[in-house]
Order: sequence, then C-alpha cells, then structure tokens
Amino acid sequence: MLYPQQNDVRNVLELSGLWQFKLDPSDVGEAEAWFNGLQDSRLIAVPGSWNEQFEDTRDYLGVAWYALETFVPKSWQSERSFIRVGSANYHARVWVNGQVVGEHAGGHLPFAFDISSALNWDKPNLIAIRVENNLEPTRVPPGDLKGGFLGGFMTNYPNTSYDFFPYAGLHRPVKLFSTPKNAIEDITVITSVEAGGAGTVQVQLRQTGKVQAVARLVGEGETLEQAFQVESGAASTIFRLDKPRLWSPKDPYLYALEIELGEDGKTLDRYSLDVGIRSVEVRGKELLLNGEPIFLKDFGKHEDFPIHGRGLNLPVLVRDHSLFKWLGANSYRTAHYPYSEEAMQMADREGILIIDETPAVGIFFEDGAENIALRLKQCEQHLQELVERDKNHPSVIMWSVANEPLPPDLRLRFAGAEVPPLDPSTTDFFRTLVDLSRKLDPSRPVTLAGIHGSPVEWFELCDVVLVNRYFGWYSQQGRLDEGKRMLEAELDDLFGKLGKPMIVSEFGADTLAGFHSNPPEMFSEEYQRDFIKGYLDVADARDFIIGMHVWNFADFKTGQGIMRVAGLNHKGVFTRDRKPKMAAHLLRERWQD
Ligand code: BDP
Repeated sequence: MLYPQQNDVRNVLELSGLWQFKLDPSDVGEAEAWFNGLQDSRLIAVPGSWNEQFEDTRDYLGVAWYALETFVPKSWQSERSFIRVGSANYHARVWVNGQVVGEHAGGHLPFAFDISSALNWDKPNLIAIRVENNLEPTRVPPGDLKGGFLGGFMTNYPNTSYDFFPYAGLHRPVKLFSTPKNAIEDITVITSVEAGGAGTVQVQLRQTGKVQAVARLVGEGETLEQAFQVESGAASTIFRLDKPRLWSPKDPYLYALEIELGEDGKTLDRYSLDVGIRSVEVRGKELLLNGEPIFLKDFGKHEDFPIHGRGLNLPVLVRDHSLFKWLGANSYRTAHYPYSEEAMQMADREGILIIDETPAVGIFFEDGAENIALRLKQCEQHLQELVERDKNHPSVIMWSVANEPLPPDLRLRFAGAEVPPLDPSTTDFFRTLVDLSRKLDPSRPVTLAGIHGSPVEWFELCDVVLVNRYFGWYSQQGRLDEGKRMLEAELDDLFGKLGKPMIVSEFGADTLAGFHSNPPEMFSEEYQRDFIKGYLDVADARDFIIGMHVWNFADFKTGQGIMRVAGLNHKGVFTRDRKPKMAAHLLRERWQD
C-alpha cells in the first residue's frame, strides 16, 4: 500500500475538487445504473464529510453516490493504472466507465484497484463511487446498539458505540496513479540502533520478477549505495552506519532512501521514502527511544473540524503541529482510528511520537459468538491494513489494537463491585489481535487503551498499559482531591499487578471556554486546569508512568445526547477552532521544560 508518488516513471492524478453527489436513501442506485452517470445531482467537496456540507445530510448515514469525469494521460496506456481512495467511511464500491472495479469495507484506511483495462484513452472516464455508512452492531466500530452504549450508560443520536460523530463520505483524496508494468510492489524499512550508537537500515522489497535493484541512502552529506538482485518476488539489503544521525523528537532527522529497479541499464521503477533511524523498546518499566527513556506528553486527538467533518484538512493539520510546538508536546494517539497518511508524514518531519490506533473502538461481547467473530475478522483486517500503510513511519512507535473495549459486567466493574470470572474468550479476542500485530511487525510494542474497570487479563497481553481515567469527572464529581487519590490508588494497584510501563492515555474534563469560577467548579476553565494539573502531579511522582495524554486536544463533534452540550465533547484544551483554554497555558508551562 505504497503512497502514490510522482517521479520520472510513476504518475499521480489527484482528483480532489468538486464532485457530483446524490443521496440514495432507497438504495436504488445500483439497480438503476447510477454508475453510468448521476441525474439531478449537486456538487460536493472531496475530500470532506458530507454531513455538514448541506442542511439535509447532517444525520444521514445511508447510501450516497459520488461521480466525476476525468481524462487520463495517454502515456499511461503502456503502464498499470490504479484508482486509490485514501478513506471512504464506511463501505465503498467503485466503478470506472460502468465497470465495477472493487469494493472496500472500513473507514480511515486506503484501498486501491487496478483499473488499467477499464480506462478510455481518447475520451473522459466516468468514475462513480457508492459510499454507505449505516451503523450496524456487527461492524467495527459498532453502531445501532440496543440500549445505548457503554452498557447502557449513554444513549446518543446517531446511535454509535463511541463518543464521536460518525461522519460519512470520501474523507481523503481520491487519486489515480500509474506505475511501470514491472513495479516495486512494497517496501519495508526496519531500523535499529546499537548500544554504541551504530545503526542499521534494513530494506525489504517485494516485486514479482527477476530484476536488478539499487538502494541509495542519502543523508548527512553522504550517499550510501547497495546493489542487489530481486528474485522470486522478494529481496532485501542492509545498510550499516557507524554514526548515524538518529531520529528523535528533538532532532527528527530523515534520510532519503531511493530504490531503483533496472534491467540492461534501463530504469524500470523508482520509489523514494523518508527514513528515520531509531529504535523503540520496552524494557522493565521504561519505554526507550534509541536506548534512552522517553516520556510521552500530549493528547488523544480527533480528525474533526467544522464543515470539513473528518475530511482531510491540511491547514488544520499544520496548525495542530504548530500548537504542539507551542506547547512543547511530543506525542499523540490517533484516537480512535487511523489518521491520514499526510498526518503521519507530518509527524515524521516534526518528531511527533504516534500511538497508532485501529478503528476498533467500542468493541463489546454481548451479542453471541457469531457476531463477535464477525467483528474480530474486521479488526484483523483493519490491523493488517494499518500496519501495511504505516510500518515505514519513524513517528509510529506503538500499535494500539483497540480503544475501550467494553467488558461484560461493565456496570459492576465501574462501581468496583465483585464480578463473575471473566469469560476467557474475551481475552482470546485481544490475544489474537496482539499476536497478529507482533507477527506483522515485531519491531513495535503493542497496546490497547482500557476503560475504567478493564480486566487486568487484557492488559497482561500488552507491552505498555494504557488507561483512560476520569476520577474527578465521571466519578468524584466536583472533588478533585478525592479523584486524585482514587487515581493514585488505582495506578499503584495496577502497576503492582502488571509491572509494566503505563500511560494515562485519557484524562480530562468538559470545559466551556469563557466560563470561570473560583473555587473551581465543573465545566469551568479553572476546574479543567486543576484537574489536569492534579493528574500530571500524580504521574510525576511515579517512575512507571511513561506518558500522559490529555483528553482531548480540541473540542470535537459527537452525536446528540444529554451528556454532550451543543453536540460537542468539550474536553478540548483548545476550542474546536483551536483557541487555547486556561489548561493550554498550564500545559505549556509544564511541557516546555
Ligand atoms: C472515553 C472514550 C472517549 C470519550 C471520552 C469522554 O475513549 O472516546 O470521548 O471517554 O467521555 O471513554 O470524553
């Protein structure tokens, strides 16, 4: 799943812009052959969620059609041509000139189909995409749960199993791209750093055929070159550097790796990648980056902005990174789904450490083995696609296979009451995912973020323990000191049981910007500031806490419900349009050192 690239042998045609758009609430489009052209359509921006672009689409999650006509350069005729969608939420089926070329389920991850034989070369090509985002209990993430989510704790509209708006549509760019017939299919780069500071860059190549390959690693004024032979579909080579300039948040130095395939002195294909040489390791109660302990300070985020919804929004991406700098932050978790590839590229450049999360949020176990197995299959697919997409980013330091899976007996667990023994098949669910993650990528630690009351058995599977905690908000309301004591007791207890490094991966308080109170009261800026300060103090006094991720970076849209004033989660340290609340200044003081 290489990111499309423009160079002398590869081409990219980006199709971002205004597309034809039409809702299909009765789902007749396929039978009526809308893939041959949309009648009575309107214009919509791609990328972007459809929900906030019109009055009648805000809560619409059913079928909708997109269409666009484009010429494709004739020079691509001798190449292979693909269509690639960066993210369609949730299910997409794609036609080119009336011919179905593929379909994909699951938002937030790219998919590409070979369209070489479907293209016209002397007239425009009609691309049609049917997108549908129905909420269903058997999907990941699940929706339309009977009795609301969190085991009935909350109900919201639309009825999701999670606390963010289920935005729908083509969320990331649609691109056509060409590759040479004899192209590089995939590249995997694995770096390591030895105790004395020497490093290696291992390059694995997938390509069908027998060709000559050259890998060049350019950096620090030097070019290293290795020639090697590709046979039976795969090959690899390794660079050893005595004194590499290591990648880290303080110095996110990137080498340029170029792979060239050739035959009889002719270039067959070429692909370039940024490479950050770094190592990640969990040892005892520490997380080591390049052999040195590192502390993660930042947020859980969302891809969310007014009108764009979850659509790729590059100015916001840039602004968020500039705010990270302003704060002195160094890390975030892609809560609760994979973020754009551009976000990962930005993090590589800016030295941000990413906990990369799959879309497995709100997983539950109450509707029978068959449905649970269906969800597991999707979780495996998403994890596989995520690792394939993001494995070469130095910024990605950990995989998170789920956020807040809901254990059976959640209400009892929440209350800290006695619970019946845990059904071991729930642990097997996550063991399958953690094992798969380690198999796909042995070089990165694995985790999952646990809700209050999460079974210890699930954390035992992980390399690092992530806990989302809200003492002083959802419990001990208005009593920050009591909340802090609960947090201390629970963290110490969990560390005593698990002995693993821990991150408080969510903690925060809903805060209405401009609402003040002294003494601090819930929803005031002072309460949020003191809540966050208390949690940071607890962490500072514990060497097994290796990161604090405030929930959330910015206010974000949710479904409607009594818990969410104005359809927003207000736990942002910034407002939705990135204005700082008092807590942002506190974090800046704490994190700038
Ligand atoms: C946690 C969830 C997160 C919510 C947050 C909250 O992981 O998605 O937005 O709580 O309630 O349970 O604000």
